Amino acid sequence: MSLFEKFRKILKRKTDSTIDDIEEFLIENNFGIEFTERFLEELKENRTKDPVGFLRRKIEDILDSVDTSLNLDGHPVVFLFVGTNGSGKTTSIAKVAYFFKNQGKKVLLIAGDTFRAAAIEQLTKLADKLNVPIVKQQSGSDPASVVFDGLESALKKKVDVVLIDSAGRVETKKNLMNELSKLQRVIEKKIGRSANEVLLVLDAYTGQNAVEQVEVFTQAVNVTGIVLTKLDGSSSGGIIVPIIEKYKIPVKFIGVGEGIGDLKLFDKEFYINQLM
Ligand SMILES: Nc1nc2c(ncn2[C@@H]2O[C@H](COP(=O)(O)OP(=O)(O)OP(=O)(O)O)[C@@H](O)[C@H]2O)c(=O)[nH]1
Ligand SMILES: [Mg+2]
Repeated sequence: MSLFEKFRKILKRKTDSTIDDIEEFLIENNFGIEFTERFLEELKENRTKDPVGFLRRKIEDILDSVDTSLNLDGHPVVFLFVGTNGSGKTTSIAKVAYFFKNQGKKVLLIAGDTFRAAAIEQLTKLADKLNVPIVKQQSGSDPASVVFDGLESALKKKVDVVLIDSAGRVETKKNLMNELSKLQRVIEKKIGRSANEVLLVLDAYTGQNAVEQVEVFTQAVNVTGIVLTKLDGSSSGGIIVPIIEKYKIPVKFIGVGEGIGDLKLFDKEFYINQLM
């Protein structure tokens, strides 16, 4: 074998192992089989000498295809938080309340998760800690009625930002979805337009199940953004790349810890660096 041939062989081996590494990286980071296979196909066609750079650009293109800025038009600004139980809705609401409070805004919380008494208590404690008003009713009451009251109070008090918690779990998935679409309708009726943001809270640890969650929640409500929580630690947020590509829903916030200040507006560079 000539030296040249040997070199070529090594180079080829090197490229193959780079591709294997990329494949492993994508699967381990929850990009999903479908995305991974298609990416490797594109990589082969593209014949780039820099597969890692190619991947980075591909991810950037997908992230750039949606608008991550918050919709703050109108008064009051209303955010509805939805998501499966334990994903981090209530914690994220407190963080977002803190975020707006720091900007000098008047914030009000609505305890729309009436399914569990503990959920109302948790939000009440957070509201007290933040010194922001909360509108709540007894557990078991109709969430739509709590939201109605809450918005009425917000309009009266000229609150700037209203953050609405919702249940992650109800007797059946169908009931939950009906409840959420009803909340959306109550908001529309009360403020004469849709909520500024309907934020689907996804736990970065969820992995492939997150796709199923997006599928279910987008059928019930008009999800305008994702809050990706638990991006601290060993979790991987790779899952949102195929989700953004398929559903065109931007990530608006990321959660990076349990503390009240551990929330960031989505930042492409930060996210990619965290990922890679
Ligand atoms: N490390 C970390 N933990 C988080 C983050 N966001 C939320 N958590 C934790 O996740 C757990 C669940 O959070 P909750 O906010 O109660 O979740 P939820 O969606 O309201 O849950 P339900 O009310 O049961 O539907 C809590 O222990 C939070 O402290 C995050 O960004 N990083
Ligand atoms: Mg909760």
